[in-house]
Amino acid sequence: MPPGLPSIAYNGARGVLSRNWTGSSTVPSRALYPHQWSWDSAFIAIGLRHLSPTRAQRELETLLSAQWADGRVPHIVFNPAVPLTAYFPSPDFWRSSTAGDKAGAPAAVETSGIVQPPVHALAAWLVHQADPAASARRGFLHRVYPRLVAWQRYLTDRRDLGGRGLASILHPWESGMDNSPCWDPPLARIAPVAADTFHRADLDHGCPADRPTDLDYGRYVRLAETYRDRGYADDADTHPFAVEDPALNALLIVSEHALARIATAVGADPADHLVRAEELTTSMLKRLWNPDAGMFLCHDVIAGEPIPERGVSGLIPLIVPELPEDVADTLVRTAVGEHFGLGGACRLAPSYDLTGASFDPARYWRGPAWFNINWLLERGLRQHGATERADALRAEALSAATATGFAEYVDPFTGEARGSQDFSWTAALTVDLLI
Ligand code: 9YW
Repeated sequence: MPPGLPSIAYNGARGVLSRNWTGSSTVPSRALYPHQWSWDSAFIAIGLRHLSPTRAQRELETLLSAQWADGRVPHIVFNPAVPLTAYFPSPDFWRSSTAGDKAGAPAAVETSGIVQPPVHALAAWLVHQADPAASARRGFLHRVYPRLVAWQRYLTDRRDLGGRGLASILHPWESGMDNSPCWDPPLARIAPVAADTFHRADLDHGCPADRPTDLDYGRYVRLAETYRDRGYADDADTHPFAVEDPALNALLIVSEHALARIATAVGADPADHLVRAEELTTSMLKRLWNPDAGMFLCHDVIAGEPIPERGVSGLIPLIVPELPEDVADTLVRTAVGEHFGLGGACRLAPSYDLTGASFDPARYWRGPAWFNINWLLERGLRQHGATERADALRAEALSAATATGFAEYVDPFTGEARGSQDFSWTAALTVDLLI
């Protein structure tokens, strides 16, 4: 690491996180994303804990206070002070407080009706560990534990749409990897709404060639509208799109392990969480592991078949502690091989297969490298004993984040900035990698 980088990185990241703090949570980016996002807040709290454990606790608790009665944690919590035109789809599209009333949407705050990957219990545990005494004084774990349990149970119970012991996403946005080529086959079955029926605010800020297409958006809107018009009900047979995503399920498992630790800390029984973590791990290995691909593949629940695309989501199970050794070794080989080029052609792991037909190093989740994903891979590599590779990835992530002004995502080969700058999770995870 170049001398001086740690303090430049630390001070820069701290500045981003303080500029993006609203008083009760952090926006992902001032320009592009002016509300609170679910998995962003979890990653942000993981970094914020080193700067202010209390602010990190607040970040998570603000998000959890918008939880629905059925346990779901919405992917966006809207700030009422922000004009409706600043982000699409806006609260008047989701209409959570009215359309979601049967599913228990809160009346006092507007949210989206879909979810994002469950990084929250892991984040809560890491936040607690940063300052256990301050956490205990505020009763942090006691307050968040029941909410986190309800959130995980929403995913394991209501979202087991395939009846295969795994959670499904019912919209590409739920993966957090919006336009990954993994969603192309199931999305091709969805009739898009006409492009002139909505206005994309993202194109006012982002470069259109880096963003999802209008056709993608037409399909995203159709899926979200259909879910909303069915009252956000999770009956297995009514979803036009249902996919088991390895990253979401891996995070579910890691969060179940974190819940076991939290349970012990609050004097509850951890046994149920450990059993569930083991069951989910067994199902993930049985249902999504693909030895020929050397990684996990997404599974299209409606078509009843694996999706033949290598998205980086299929490497994320490396963060699961109880993976068979041969599976972990194969994942590491795939990460450094021709498809992801980690430590070779690529400075950071790309979001999608370098050899895939849809690979594009500039377009959002179809090739660029993202910092949250690389943070998860760094953790997974370290956990499975690939220490040198983890150290190298950490150094690359720190230098790319700092050199790009904490870019939203980067070109995986060159590390050149793409998307917006001053991006909160890039800054937060930089702090976490430094400390
Ligand atoms: C959008 C906020 C979110 C992330 C997602 C990312 C993007 C929103 O931004 O989605 O409008 O495209 O794909 O993972 O949570 O940072």
